[in-house]
Formats: sequence, C-alpha cells, structure tokens
Amino acid sequence: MGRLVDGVWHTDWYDTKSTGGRFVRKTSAFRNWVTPDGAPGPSGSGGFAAEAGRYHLIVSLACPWAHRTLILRRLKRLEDTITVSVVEPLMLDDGWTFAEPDPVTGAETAWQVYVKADPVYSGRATVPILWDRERETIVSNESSEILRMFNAAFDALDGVETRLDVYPQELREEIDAVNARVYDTVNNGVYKAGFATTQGAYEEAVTQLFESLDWLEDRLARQRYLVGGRITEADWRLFTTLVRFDPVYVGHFKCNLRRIVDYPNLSNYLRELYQHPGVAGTCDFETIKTHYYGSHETVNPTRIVPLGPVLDLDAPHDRDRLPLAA
Ligand SMILES: N[C@@H](CCC(=O)N[C@@H](CS)C(=O)NCC(=O)O)C(=O)O
Repeated sequence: MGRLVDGVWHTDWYDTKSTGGRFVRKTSAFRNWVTPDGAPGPSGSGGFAAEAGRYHLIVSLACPWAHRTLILRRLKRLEDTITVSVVEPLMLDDGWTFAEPDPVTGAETAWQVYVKADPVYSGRATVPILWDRERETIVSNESSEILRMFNAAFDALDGVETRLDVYPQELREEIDAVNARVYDTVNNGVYKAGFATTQGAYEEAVTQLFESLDWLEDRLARQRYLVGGRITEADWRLFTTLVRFDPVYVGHFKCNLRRIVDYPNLSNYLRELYQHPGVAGTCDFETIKTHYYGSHETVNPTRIVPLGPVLDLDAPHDRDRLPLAA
C-alpha cells in the first residue's frame, strides 16, 4: 500500500488521523471518456475514439470496483476489443504488482502505469485503469465511468453485444438515485467500516451499511431487480460488493450484524446475478480472500485467511416469482 507524490512512490497506509478515524475515499484523477467518435464525453478532453484493440484494462480480481468493469466487458462481448491484464492478489509495499511486466505498458507495478501517464502524478495507484495504447496514457481510473463507456461507446464495432443497455435513458434518474445510496453506504460503506480507526467511525459506517441492506432487502421483496424488472448497472454495482460480503466483509471488515445469507431476498438475488451467463467466471474467491486478509496488515496482522464460509451460489434461487419488465 502506498501512494505517488510528484511521481515518486511512497509506502504508507491511509491517513485517518485528520478525519477523526474515518476512511475518506479520494476522487479519481483521470476522467477522460472513450466515445464513438472521440468527442470529449461528460468530462475530460476528448480524442479517445472507440476502436478495437486500442484500449487495455488493468484490473485486480479482488477489487469490487474493477470487478464491475470486468462484468460489463464480458456481458457486452468486448473481450476481443479490449485487452486485460490482471495484477497479483496481494497489494503490499509496492501496491499492485504484475507477475510479469504488463505486455502493453511494460510496467511492473500499477504505480508505474500512473507515472507513464503523468510523470508528476500525485495520488493513489488504484485499479481499474483504462489505458490507451495509441496515446500511451490513462483514459480513466474511475470504474463507474468505465462502466458507462463499456455500455455504450463500442456499440458500432463488430462483435460487440449492442442489444444490452444497462443504463437506459428512461431509467437513468432512478438508477442514479439508487447508485448514490448504494455507493456511499454499501460499496464504500464496507471500506469505511473496515478501515475506520475509531469505534465511533466504525459504528457510524456499519449502522448506515445495515440500514441500506435492510432497505435493499425490502425493495427486492417487491421487485426482481433494483430498478424494476430488468437488470441495470445498479445491480452489477451492488453485486460486486454482495458477492464479497460473506467471504470477506463480515469477518475482515467487521460488517457482522447480519450476513447476506440471512437476508432471503438479497441472498436469492445474489445467486441469480451470480448465475447470470458469464458472471461466475469473473468471480475468483481465492484471490478475493487472499487479497483482503493478506494485504491489510493493520486490520489482520497475522495475514491468516479463514477457511470459511462455505458458499452455495450455484444453488437454485426463487427470483422467478417476480415479474420481468415487458
Ligand atoms: N473510485 C475508484 C476506486 C478504485 C479503488 O479504490 N481501487 C482499490 C482496490 S479495491 C485500489 O486500487 N486501492 C489501492 C490504493 O488505494 O492504494 C473506482 O471506482 O474506480
């Protein structure tokens, strides 16, 4: 774990002293967009046109933020269009590292990719990273925006699944509203709980997290997916946290008021999404557990990885009882 200051790597853990023991996530720095014609998109400077073979995605299979982009890449059939490199499970003093130098950027660590893009970069070297071979720079390191690019920018290219739209115009307002609560209290909520360094900060995060899980449980009692009768990006954004919840967040991050298996609707919903064609293949529980229990020395100094829990994500689900959108 570390960060770059003016392009120089420093090894240090998150600073929670100035924030009353709270973990405060920094906003992502590279905010350009791949668009069909290279127009700038909602933020950034433009010049990144959708082309097959031009872009490269760097992920960790442990990371819930990177996992969303990997799911969309699979569901949109972008595997022949966008290449992928996967970093090693553990994130230690050098941050994320590659087993072999990354064939596209030549980097041995994620921070070297950031320095290639910006020699005086200051900030954390997070994944996912969307890299442009042509301009040799980072297009984006913000997963929520990479998700939107994968959803729409490459649709004119051969082989891409163009019928799938996980952010349809008519549902955007509701998707954004669900995302906002899920991001703050669930996706990021588990990190706020796990990285808190005061009792108060931990309790605040866990209380809000379970209030939101209860709210989601109730919502999913009445409708098949988070925004009605069809799967949207809101579901995939929640999924990557839910699938890590019982294996990691309950124990390692102390999010243990309830488990996902204790929620009838959330657990059936999780199984349905896990069994969605192509999705199970993006989930690597060994990497997930090794990463969290092995990388966060302040949270788990012995780095012992628990054997359980025994998961049954392939078991049947009951979500067929709720209607799909017409
Ligand atoms: N807002 C970013 C967050 C990405 C992120 O925090 N990734 C974690 C892994 S789960 C990471 O790379 N952390 C390294 C660090 O903080 O130094 C996104 O959604 O893309």
